[in-house]
Formats: sequence, structure tokens, C-alpha cells
Amino acid sequence: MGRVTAFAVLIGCLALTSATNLNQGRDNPYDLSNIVYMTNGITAIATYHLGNLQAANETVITKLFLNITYDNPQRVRIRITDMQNTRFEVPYDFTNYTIQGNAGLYNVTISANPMGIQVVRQSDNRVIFFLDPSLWFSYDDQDILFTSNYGYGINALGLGERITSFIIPQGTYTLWARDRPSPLDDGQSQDANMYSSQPFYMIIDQETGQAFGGLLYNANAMSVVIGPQSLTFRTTGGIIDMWLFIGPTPEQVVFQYHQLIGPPVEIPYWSLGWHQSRYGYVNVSMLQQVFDNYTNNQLPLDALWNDIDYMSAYEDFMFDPVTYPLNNMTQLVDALLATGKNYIPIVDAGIAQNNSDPFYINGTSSGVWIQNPYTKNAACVGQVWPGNATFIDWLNPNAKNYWVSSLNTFQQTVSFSGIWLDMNEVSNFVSGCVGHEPTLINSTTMPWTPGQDLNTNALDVAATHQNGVTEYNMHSLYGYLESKTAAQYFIQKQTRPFIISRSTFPGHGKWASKWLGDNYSQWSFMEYSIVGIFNFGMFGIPMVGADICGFLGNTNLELCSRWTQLGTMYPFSRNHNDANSIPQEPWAFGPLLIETNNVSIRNKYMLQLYIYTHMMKISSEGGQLFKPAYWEYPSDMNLLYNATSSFMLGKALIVHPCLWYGISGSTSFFPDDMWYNLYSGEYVFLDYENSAYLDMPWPGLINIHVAQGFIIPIVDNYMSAMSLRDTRYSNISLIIVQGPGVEATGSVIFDDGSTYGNMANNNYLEVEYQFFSHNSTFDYLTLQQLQSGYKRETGEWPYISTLIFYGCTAAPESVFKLSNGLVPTYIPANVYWSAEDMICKIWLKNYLQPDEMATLLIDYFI
Ligand code: MIG
Repeated sequence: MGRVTAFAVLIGCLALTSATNLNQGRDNPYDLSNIVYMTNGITAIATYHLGNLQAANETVITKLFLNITYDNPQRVRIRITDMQNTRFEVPYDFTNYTIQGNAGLYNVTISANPMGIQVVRQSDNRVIFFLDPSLWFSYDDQDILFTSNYGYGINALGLGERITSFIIPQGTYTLWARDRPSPLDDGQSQDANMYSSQPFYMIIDQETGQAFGGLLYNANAMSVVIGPQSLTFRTTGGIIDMWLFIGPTPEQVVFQYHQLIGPPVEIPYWSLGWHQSRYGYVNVSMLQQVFDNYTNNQLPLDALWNDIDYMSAYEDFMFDPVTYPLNNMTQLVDALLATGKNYIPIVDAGIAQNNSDPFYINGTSSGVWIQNPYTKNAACVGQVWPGNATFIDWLNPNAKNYWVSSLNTFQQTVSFSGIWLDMNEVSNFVSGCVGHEPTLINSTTMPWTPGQDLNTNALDVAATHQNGVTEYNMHSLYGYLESKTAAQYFIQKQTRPFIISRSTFPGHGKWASKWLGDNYSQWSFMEYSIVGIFNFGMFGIPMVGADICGFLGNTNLELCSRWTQLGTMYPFSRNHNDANSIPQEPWAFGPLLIETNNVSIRNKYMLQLYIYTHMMKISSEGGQLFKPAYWEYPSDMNLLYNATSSFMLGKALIVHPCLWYGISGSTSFFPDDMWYNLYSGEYVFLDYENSAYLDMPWPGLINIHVAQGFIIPIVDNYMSAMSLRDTRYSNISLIIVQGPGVEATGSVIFDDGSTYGNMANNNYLEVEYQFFSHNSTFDYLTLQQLQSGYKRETGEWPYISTLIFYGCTAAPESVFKLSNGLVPTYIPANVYWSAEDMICKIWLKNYLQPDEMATLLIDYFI
């Protein structure tokens, strides 16, 4: 016991600029004492070695408490807090957990003089965290700085929100919620931070390809320096609360992180369909026209969105009596609902400061506004679309009731199915509270700040919340807390929250979802959208998408077509456009785009059960639907370095989007496996580099291939369904992808698609399909209920109509059904075999329900 390891002194090569070095000859000015080693962690006191010290603009915290807990075998938590003063900490959201210990999977060592902390993963002896005592560490009132020095080359991922490549270039990155339309961030400017703050990272070891992750749970403005072998964090406040996830595969890191923050919210069945939006549907007839055009062009649609155009004087929840008369609106929404479609209005963060606006009156009387720091009992007024506006203090105990009852009132006006939360960074057209210069955040008042002045297009950082907590601390939490509160509106009605928010923070996904905000109608932004979806999937928000065809600037036929092919593979598929751009609805460019939209949306419908099943599982276990192929094939680092050229949907499907103009095909790389074209069953012959040339037709379908060993459920009526509701009344087919000696598996979740908590309450039906190939005379397909908490309603998914075998090497002859161990009954099925294409089909007619506990015996002509 009491083992203190002295670390070898490493030569640090970190370039840290600005701020005076107060450490006086030592890089880490703290010494550890009172070290207590426990089975499940270590505690110690860290003391500043020069005693009490004051410097310009900062107060050194002289006594810190170090608390390391071995949360579980895959997770370590390191907390370093001020022993004398209470500091701001992020209000909790994570599920309570029991400390389980490390089970020998990692090893934590500390050094005392000066303080050092090292976490090593046992399986490969790699450092996954190293607070190197020879590197600069400081813990002041508004400036915490520390470095984790790995000692080997790293690829860093995560750390949102920004527009950058999947592997983030070395440089300095700011985290602070900011309404900025998609600047490129290459780590040089420090001011390209966007809507969300997501201080989660994943590190991929450049030598071994192994992964680990970390979350610095801190909401203050911060910057992260990505070095060749290190990460340096510098925050403007809060505490050090660092969770580490040991991996060692990227996908394990994701699951380990999601286990901490809680799996994402269940989303409604219909929300996985097709959404149409635009800024600039200036009146109800335009909106009606869009709906009609969908119908007239026989295009499926699941939700019609309404931007701030609906509002009267841009006031939330209020329809303009002239352009959006309520009568017409409710008629339109009723017609949408009657055809299985949905209506989703925007709600902005700012509430118009208008004494005749009932929502302003209510908010004022319940005292929920963020307060002006300079005037007693006055709201901090910002300026957004309605002009002067006030903002909700989510720490105020009345805030929840105010927001939920506002949404209830709105629901009585119009039957919305989901809500779109914009401007919640929280954004402000001016800086600070109207009528007062914002509190200076610069070198005269702060030791240092990241990127721009923190007040820029924000409320004054001195504005106050409940109990005097400042906007300085709360700013980046606005979108998350607003969404979490809005979720309560849906949950009280027992329906699933469908909330698409612009700003997020760790924990957001448990309540709500996200779109990627304002992008540009440019090819590069189409590609960046893939990175955005990867990242937010890692952040625990799998229901995410970018504005299809692009938001700012004008799109064109080819870009919009390619983007629609790709966009229908996003979990959240919405065409959305800026008011100043040319139209980009499916009919905006003539028949070619209509055709692309039609087949692409229907293609997504075809996969609805596959996609929905994954999303439901993810909502109970964590994980991502849309993810890098590297996650599934972590031994091939080329898949990491070329992450956007393909992506996986679950384990079975790989998608190759067309990311360039003027081409009709491309040499495409595949992970090392056996792949079949999802649509045709054609086997892909890979060359020695695992590549193959793929035609990328336009108009036409995006390339999707399925790996051997999987069973993919297909919705039969995808060509006729007009919304996802229709796909519930469809037979299904199973694509069974065999390989030599390979068995195939797949599963489907059926439920009502809308009630909150179906997974947690076991109110779902899960059926597992397993195929056992070539058992001398017979093949077997077994159907097994893994969960029986839902009974299909009349007409819902009545039968399995067809079995489609890819990689099929013999002709099926006859099919028998074995139920409950009874004698096999002969099924008069129609069979088909193409020896050349290696495809078999068995049409079962109405003999097998999708959840029947049965085994099919398939006999072949041999
Ligand atoms: O200041 O509501 O990102 O999707 O169309 C712009 C108008 C406000 C920004 C959103 C965008 C939306 C737009 N909003």
C-alpha cells in the first residue's frame, strides 16, 4: 500500500502561449499529501507549493482535492476540486451508478512531488491519461489548465461543435455555444466554434489503432489544444471532472460513454421518414402548396415543417392572423395528420418582450427570465427576431412549468407532433443585455479567454440565474436544458419527445435530438455532414441530420440529387433551405430531382424496419446507427483515414455516397468482408486493395451493400407507401445473406412506434431470425420471440412474404414449417434460383407471420 510512483521526467514540447508562468521554476506547482489508496480509487490533497498567492486577474486555488474513482472496469473518473470554495459544476443528469472497481483492466498511479496522475490500459500497456508532473498545470479561479501527455502519436476525434475533418487537425479549438453559420475550423483561428459544446473526445492510437475516450464534464468556455501526442485543456472555470473510457475499440468507447450519459431518447417511428422544411414559406397557402405538390407528385412525406414565417411579429407560439390564419392552419394540420403526416413548428429561444404577448406575461409573472446584472429585478433583454426578447433561466424552479404549459397551450392551438428548437446557444443579435455594455471579458479582467469575447452574440456573461449563478457558467447549457425541459411536455403525455435542437451539451441525447444547423449548398458541406453525424452519434445523439441540398446559397440539380441520395441515409432526413436561396423542394428542378427524391425516400422506407430496430436498440443500449466503417472493422486504419467515403448503417450495411460532381461512378473501398449489392444481390469482387468500381447512377439509388452473415428485413410496400404509417401495414421480406458455411442473423422490433418508454417497459416485440446453412439435406430458418411485449394490431405487418437469399448455391425445392415441435407441414411455396447470380427466392404466400415461433426447413435440389 501507499505506493507512489515517481514518473520519469519527460521532455515536454507543448507550446502554450499567453499568461504568465506563476509556477516559479516548477511546471506542476502542486504536491500531493494525505494520499489514501482504496479498493475503488485514490484520494489526496494537492497543495500549492508557494503557499497563498495572488496575481493580476486571477486567484490561485491553493488547496485542491483529488478524487479518483474506479467507476467500473472500463471507466475511471478523476475529479479535482477546490477544497475551500464552492465552484460552479454542471447540474447533474447522469444516471446514478454504483462504483464497481477496475477489475484489473487499467492501472492508476500517482506521483506526489509534484503531482502526477497516470492511467494505463492493462491489455496493451498504453497510457490513456497522463497528467505529466513535468508539464504545466494551473488551477486558478477562472483558468484551469492541464495536459494529458500520451507519449505516442494520436488521432483526435470529437470535441464539438465545429466543421472540420473527422480526424481533427492539430491546433487549438474553442468550446462555447455560438450561433455561427458553419465556419471551417482548422484549429488556427480559435473562433470557429459553433452551436454546441461537446467536450468529449476519442483518441485513436496512431500505432495500434486502439481507442480510448474522455469527457471533461465542464460547461465553461474552454479550449483544447490537440498536439501530436497530447491534449491540453484550458477552461475558464468550473472544475476538473474527467471521465476516461478505456476502449480498446472505438465502438466500445462509444458504448462506454453512452453507458455514462444514458442511452438516447426513443424517437417516433414516423420521424425516421422524410421531412420538408424551408425558411420562407411566407403564408399558409405556400405551405399548403408544398403539401399538395408532394401529393400530386406521388412523393412520400412524413413531416412538414414551419419556420419563423408562421409567427406574428416573430413571437413564439403565435400565428400571424393575416398570413397564417388559424382556421387554415388547423385545417392544413388536420389534413396532414389524416394522411399519416406530421406538422413541426419552430420555437425560438427568445420570448418577445411584449406586454400583450401572453407568453411574455406568464414568464414575467412566474419570474423565469435570466436577470439583468445591472438593474435589480429586471430581465436581461437581448435582441432576436421579434426585437427585444427575454430568455428563460432553466435553473429557476418555475421554468419547467412555464415551458411545459406554454407548449401545452401551443398544442391547443395547433396539433404539432414535434418541436424545432432554434437560436438556443443562446443566440443574441447584439452582445450583452440591451442598454448596457457587456461585462468586459478580456485581458484586463481575465487571465485569458478562448476565441472571441464570450459576450459576442450572447447574453452578457454577467447576467444572472437562480441563486446568482452567472451566464458565464450557464451559457453553453441553454439548448440542452431547454430541450430537456421540452421533453417533459411530451413525456407527461406519454408520447416520445421529437425535439430537434440546434444547441446541445453532453446528456442532451437522452431527451432530444439535433440538426447540424446552417450549412452551405456546396459539395464540401455535403461531405462535412457525414462527419457531423459521426460526431453527434458519438456524443449520444444518433437522431441527427444536416439540411439536405444545403441551407445557405443556391443548390443545383446535381448537388441536390446527390445530397438527397445521401440525406435519405441520415437518421434524420430533412430538406431545409434559407429564405434567400432558390427553391430546392423535390420538384424545383424538374423530373430528374423528383425521380431521385421518389426512389431515395422509398429506399429509406424499404429499410424502415432495419433502421427503426437499430434506433430502438440504441435507445436502450447506446451506440450509433450511422457510423464510420472503421467502428466495425477497426483493424483497417484506411477506413479511419478515409472515413467519409463510406459509412455503415448498423453492422450489416455499408453505404458509398457520391461526393463529387460530374462523375457517374468511382473506385470504392470496402472493409475486408464479403459484400453483396443490397438491391441486386450481386457479389462484389474486390481487388487486392479491397476496392471495386461502383456505378453511381443519377438519378438512381445510392450504393448500399450488405455483408454476409446478416438478415435484412425489407418493407414490401415501399413503392406505394405515402408515409411511414403505411409501412406498418405491409408484409415484409427477409434478405438472407449467406456465405460458405456462414449462418445469418437479424432481428426486428415491432411496437406502437409512439409511446414513451416502450423499451424500458418491455412494451415491444422483438423477433430474431436465424439461418443455418447447409445442414446436409436441409437449411433452417428459425423465428424466435426475444421479447413479446407488443401484439401486432390488425393489419400490422401481416406476413413474411418472401425469403431472398444472396450467395445461394443450390435451388430450393420445398419448404416445411415446424411449429412447437409438431410434425413438419408442407408449405406450397414458389421457388426461384439463378445459379449465375447466386440468388434464390422463396415466396411463402400467407403462411408465415413475422413473429411466429416457428422453424422453416428448406429442402434443396442437390
Ligand atoms: O437567424 O428561423 O439555423 O434553420 O431557418 C436565423 C430562420 C434563424 C437559423 C436556423 C435556420 C432557420 C433560421 N434560423
